[in-house]
Amino acid sequence: MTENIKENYEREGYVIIRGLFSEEDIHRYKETAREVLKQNGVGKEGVYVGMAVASPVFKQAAAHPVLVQALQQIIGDNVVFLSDKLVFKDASTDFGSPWHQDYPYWKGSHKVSVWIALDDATPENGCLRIVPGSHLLGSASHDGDTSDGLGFKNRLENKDIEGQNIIDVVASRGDAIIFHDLLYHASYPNSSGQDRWALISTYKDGAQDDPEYSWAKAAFQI
Ligand SMILES: O=C(O)CCC(=O)C(=O)O
Repeated sequence: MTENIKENYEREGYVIIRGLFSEEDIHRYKETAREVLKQNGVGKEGVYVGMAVASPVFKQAAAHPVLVQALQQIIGDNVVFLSDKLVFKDASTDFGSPWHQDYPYWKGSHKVSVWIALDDATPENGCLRIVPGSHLLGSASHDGDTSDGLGFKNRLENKDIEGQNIIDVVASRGDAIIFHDLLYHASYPNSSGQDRWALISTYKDGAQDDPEYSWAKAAFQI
């Protein structure tokens, strides 16, 4: 797997590292995340940006040696962690994330994100959905309908998704999905009543110039 990471990533726009984090790690991340949400009075928004700002536990997670090795293959030796966010879906926060690419949210150089399952994720509780290879289609128009008020202001349009080869990324807690910021992705609503939490961390090549990102408060070079 390790030798093929770069090749697979370039062809498909994503790679999966199964079992990257242990049960113990995941337990610690969920406990710490619960405290962070409580301390910051976070309710039903479903997304909290800045876990590594809030706790060193997440800074350490961002620098997991096996993950860093994979990122170095994709990005090169100059890997910079920019930011992370918790995407927490449960019985009260059950919406699916709409189809989008991440690139229009930050522009500048292309970034690499890592979606880490903090719960087992299935179609019933809101696993990720992706279109393999869609990162090769470039940046789409992002004029999708936002009238549901669920945020995600840069959405793909239905026409971008119709006829595409969509796959569901079923994951066990501890699995990590590394993906390109042009990859078309979304998630199912969580109709299970159970938690479906994920941590998404974003990285860049430190050799690339970029604007000052106000959200990258805990950025560090790995
Ligand atoms: O975990 C999910 O629901 C997807 C979230 C997502 O794609 C994002 O926040 O950019």
